[in-house]
Amino acid sequence: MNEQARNNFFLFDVDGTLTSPRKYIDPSDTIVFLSWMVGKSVYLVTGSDRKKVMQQMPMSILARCEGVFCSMANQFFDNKRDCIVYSNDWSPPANLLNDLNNFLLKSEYDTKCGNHIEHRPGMINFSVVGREAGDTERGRYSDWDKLHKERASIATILRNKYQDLDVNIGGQISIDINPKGANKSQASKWIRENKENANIIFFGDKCFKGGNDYDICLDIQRNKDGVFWQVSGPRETLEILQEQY
Ligand code: M1P
Repeated sequence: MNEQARNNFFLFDVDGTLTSPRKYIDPSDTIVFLSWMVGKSVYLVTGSDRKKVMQQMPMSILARCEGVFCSMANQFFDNKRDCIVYSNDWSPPANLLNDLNNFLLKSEYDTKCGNHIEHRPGMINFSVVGREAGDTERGRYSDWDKLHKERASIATILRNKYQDLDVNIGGQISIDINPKGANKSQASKWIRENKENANIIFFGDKCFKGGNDYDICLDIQRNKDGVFWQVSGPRETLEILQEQY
């Protein structure tokens, strides 16, 4: 049988995979990544919205990416055509917002910095410490959460109550919530449907069940059209790229 050659499409989560959580990419990593990108088809797939991606990635990298899937792939920017390909809408139910506000009130964490429920295209992001938290507060909450498992327990309660929603721990301080299926697997599906003979290669730091990279990994596995790499951070991502691709 004449097997058609498969084309590699590289998909990268951002926070914890190419950068530290919510941080600008390390300048030396930028140089390594930029030279690796030459001749490759590269996409970013993040839980964050576009504004945050632009804060974390230099134009030099963004210009070499073919596209950016933001807000759990609920919004897709085609960089080559410089346009939004799709953007999903979702109005979270009032009882969900009510529950989130109650978690906020009842949380035993002592500092609340503001912007606790962030509305993004097709999803919301919930954080007890709040998106206004600076680096020190982020670190403090993250350490506290590791001990008290607050995010994990809120996520379990929400998953049981709202079976039509995906509730996933995204980065360091928050939880991503979206309608079931409206998760990062929308990115792998888009590649599959729009690119010929795609071999999808995904890198993420939260590929485990309950992490916000899990669904895209599952989708690649089920469709047997690629691989995923669970990484511990940017260093490991770049090492794998240089050794394997
Ligand atoms: O991209 C990963 C996550 O980055 C941020 O997480 P946190 O603020 O908790 O570190 C958020 O933008 C989150 O939505 C996103 O999944």
